[in-house]
Amino acid sequence: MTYKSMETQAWQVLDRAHYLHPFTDHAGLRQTGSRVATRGEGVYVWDTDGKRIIDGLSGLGCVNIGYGRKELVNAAAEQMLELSFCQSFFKTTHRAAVTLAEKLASMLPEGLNHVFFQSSGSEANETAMRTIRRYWDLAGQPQRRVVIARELAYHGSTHMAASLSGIPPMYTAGGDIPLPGIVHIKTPYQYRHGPEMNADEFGIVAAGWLEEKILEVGADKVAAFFAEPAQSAGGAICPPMTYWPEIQRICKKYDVLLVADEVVCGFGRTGQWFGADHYGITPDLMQLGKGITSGYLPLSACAMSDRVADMLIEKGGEWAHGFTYSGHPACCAVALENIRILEEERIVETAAAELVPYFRSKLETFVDHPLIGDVRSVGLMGGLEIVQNKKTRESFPYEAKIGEACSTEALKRGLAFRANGDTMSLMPPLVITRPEIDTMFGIAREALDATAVKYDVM
Ligand code: PXG
Repeated sequence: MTYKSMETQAWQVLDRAHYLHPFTDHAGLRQTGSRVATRGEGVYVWDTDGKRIIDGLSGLGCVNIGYGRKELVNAAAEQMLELSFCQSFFKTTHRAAVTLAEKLASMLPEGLNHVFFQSSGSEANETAMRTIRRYWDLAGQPQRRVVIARELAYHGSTHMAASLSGIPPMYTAGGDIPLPGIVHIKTPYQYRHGPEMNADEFGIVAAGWLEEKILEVGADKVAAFFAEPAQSAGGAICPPMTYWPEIQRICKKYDVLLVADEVVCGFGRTGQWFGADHYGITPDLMQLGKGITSGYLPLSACAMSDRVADMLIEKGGEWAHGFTYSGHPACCAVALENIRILEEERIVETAAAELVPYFRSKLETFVDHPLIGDVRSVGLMGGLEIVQNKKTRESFPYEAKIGEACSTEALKRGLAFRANGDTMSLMPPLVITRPEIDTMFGIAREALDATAVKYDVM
């Protein structure tokens, strides 16, 4: 049995009694108990047993500038002392939200000049969906109702966001979902859907699945294509560089709105500021979250192109949509300070030049590991897919829960190493150093080796 301090045990008792966690099997959790985190600094988090864990997940893909930056704390405190809350519903605005909206407009791809704020990625996607439907109503094409999303997508946990997601267990988690008007296509997951092709060729073929679906549904009925530039929760699925330009071409051809969920990709994850920059696309709508504040406070944004926003503004009248916390002053102030740090310390550019190639080369050393069938990455988002048989690509049975077992082995050794299905994901803070990358991959290898022994794969 692993060591647990009295303090850990006490917190675990209370945790079990009252706190329901997201995406958790609570009966299972009762057997093991939770890890009780206490503090974070840089790329490390500590727990009540005094254990230091290297955070290979940036929290949940959000802590891009690392833990413990006092500047963000001060920005929140100063804003709260000056103006702790401000609604934007009734002809009122405030400086932090306006400044942030203007800043984002200056950074985002061309034409995305308007932003709507909410608190979470799920809500940003709700706003995007309402916007899409509203746009086509106002454009005199109310029959354009169908939104095409992708398998293995993750867009959040509200009814609409879960419906957009391509993860079937979410549909039985409650509510009659997927909601009508959402269909899914295959994702550019080359290891599973086109390993015999070269990457460029596969990108075009995979984009073609969108065109096929548009024609099947009827081009005049399709409102939008809704997708993450690279899929994080689906298992680090990173499309070939030919995929997105071809998707953009198809969307233009059929006048289908292109919606990029950049909740994970935004703010440097791909090595560029936005996934759209990396893949060379100009979406009509773009959702941001997580890294916008590096996870210090909850904030998300739904950015809209002039084409879309002008329609809402000029033809729409009052738009009955919004949240109490739309443009919360402290969250906006923290986002501005986070962006200032990212810019002044050139964190995205430095990560791209100095860390991304190193991260990639370290990932590639796992190609020969007996458990690893596929290695994929973009920027500082990487995935190692565990398989039972490297030749046939056969996965382990679901019940074997091998990804989870590998996570547990990693955590024992001091690394947060998430299993997305059987793909082990790493997306460290963008401020990680090369020695810390070495530590991270050293533990990842030990965890995979231990898992191989446990599952008798040598
Ligand atoms: N879009 C994307 C692309 C996401 O990854 C959301 C929307 C929803 O955001 P909120 O703030 O409503 O949770 C997400 C969330 C994982 C993991 O394992 C990823 C998320 C959440 C939980 C786990 O990669 N992303």
